[in-house]
Amino acid sequence: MGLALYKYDACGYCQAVLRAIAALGIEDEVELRDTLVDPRWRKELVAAMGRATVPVLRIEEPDELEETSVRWLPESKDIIAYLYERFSDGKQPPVVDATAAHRVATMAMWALLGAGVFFTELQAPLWFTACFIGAIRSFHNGWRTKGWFHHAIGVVFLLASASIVLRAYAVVDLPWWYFAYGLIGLLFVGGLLFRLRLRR
Ligand SMILES: N[C@@H](CCC(=O)N[C@@H](CS)C(=O)NCC(=O)O)C(=O)O
Repeated sequence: MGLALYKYDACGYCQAVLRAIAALGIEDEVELRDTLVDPRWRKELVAAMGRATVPVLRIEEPDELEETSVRWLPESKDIIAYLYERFSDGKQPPVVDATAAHRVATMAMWALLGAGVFFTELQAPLWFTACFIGAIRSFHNGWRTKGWFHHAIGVVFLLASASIVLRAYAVVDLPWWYFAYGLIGLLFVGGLLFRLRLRR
């Protein structure tokens, strides 16, 4: 009886399910169907669910009459719970909420950036810390979702934090706001490309 996971790589929720599959060692049990790589999977998913949201697990199982029936299971948390239930004797999946950590990091970043506007004498260390947190957050996101786009934002944040230090120690006066323009441009182009891919 087959299992198939409808997913795409840049989706963090899909990565959470893939991590559970790896942790359970059931890679051979679940066929991966990337909806961005093969439009056939996307069409099949929309036909079944009415929308293209991933991850969704397609479950083939015998019904009461021993005939094969198909069930579609959305929601990453429910998929992970199902896989643990079925392949790990009901043992519960570990609770790792990276999304909560990211929310805290984003709030800390904005708080530090804001504080730097008011406490001008501490601006350099405050903004450096904010950009550094931004870099770590983006690199972690890139690692989680295998997305080049997050890595690119991470590099911009890293360059911004370097420019703040170099400027503070009067090594070179790099106009740091160019990095901000770069970041906004990257966000815009990346967001546009991603939406176009989703619509294909
Ligand atoms: N609560 C859902 C969220 C799923 C979700 O937001 N998926 C995004 C990608 S990470 C998606 O498919 N968005 C495009 C769409 O809905 O068409 C889950 O945990 O599985």
